[in-house]
Amino acid sequence: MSITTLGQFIIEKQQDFPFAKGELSRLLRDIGIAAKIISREVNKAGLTQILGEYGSVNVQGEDVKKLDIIGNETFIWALEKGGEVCAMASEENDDMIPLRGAYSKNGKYVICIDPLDGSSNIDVNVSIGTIFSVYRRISEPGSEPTLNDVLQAGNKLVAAGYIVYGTSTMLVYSTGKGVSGFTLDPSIGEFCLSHPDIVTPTDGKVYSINEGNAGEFPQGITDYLKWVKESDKASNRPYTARYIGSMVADFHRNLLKGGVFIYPPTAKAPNGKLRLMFECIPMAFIAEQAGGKATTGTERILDVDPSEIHQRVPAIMGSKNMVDMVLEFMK
Ligand code: AHM
Ligand code: MG
Repeated sequence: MSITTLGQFIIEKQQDFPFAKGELSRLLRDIGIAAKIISREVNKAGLTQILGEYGSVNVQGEDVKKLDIIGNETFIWALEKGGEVCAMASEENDDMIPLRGAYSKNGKYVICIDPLDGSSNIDVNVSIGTIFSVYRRISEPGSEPTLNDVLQAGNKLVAAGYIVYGTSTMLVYSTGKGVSGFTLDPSIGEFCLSHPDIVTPTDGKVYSINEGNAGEFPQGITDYLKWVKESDKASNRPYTARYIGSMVADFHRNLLKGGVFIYPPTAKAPNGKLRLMFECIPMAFIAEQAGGKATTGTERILDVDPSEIHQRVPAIMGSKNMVDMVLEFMK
């Protein structure tokens, strides 16, 4: 048989880090377990009519929890059980959460997660995702974790990735040595290596932006959007617009096919909508590891020094030449 499961792959790759003691490998395994549980819950989401509406009490008298809460709790559970992580920051919680598993205090890592991104798509059976990033803690293992442990720039990342709950569930991650993609085979309950060494095309035809906000975009973005619609064979224009409204799904499509994802500043949201720690840094890491590019428009996303957990930044990421062209227009 020629399949490689996520677990097998992680163990094989541990040799890339000769001094590692296997903690990161175990942490990645725990993320894989959380991903499978969340995937199972996401697949049941369409049955809410039958199983009970979210936020309500179902026929068995149990509370039906919202999927994003389930995602958050599943990660806390998996990471507390694993013990490699001392603290977690989540889009779902205002403050950092120190983990309280038996071994958590000694955990060498911290994690930032958006447990269920694309919330507007949850109730309508459209692709959603989970985004995660892993840092080495700064405080001494054994001590109480501090905010500085999670507030680290993207250039300090140890690993990052996402899970997309689409036609299949896929887990894509990087530990800084390229990008690997795994597809969940529900019949054996395992993520199987399906996309080894993902390299994103340098160019593409797809642009992904919420053009409903066009009236509020900076001039450079407005000019770029006019340019993408012009006809020019040599530069493959007009481009194609694709926007699901789930960053993970939009990003994933562009990663594989080539494209640019843009969430610019708007008059209402001068820093854009997307969160630096939970959405922009991990996706920027994957983009760069796959040979693409990610910027706020003025700065490489991975070099932004975070000042607070829920900080927002504008984001332009994807195929390198396409991102460069957006930057050209923004000058
Ligand atoms: P969420 O964290 O509340 O789900 O919001 C993040 C999502 C992204 O997945 C997506 O790219 C973006 O919001 C879409 O926003 P908009 O509807 O403004 O285009
Ligand atoms: Mg989100």
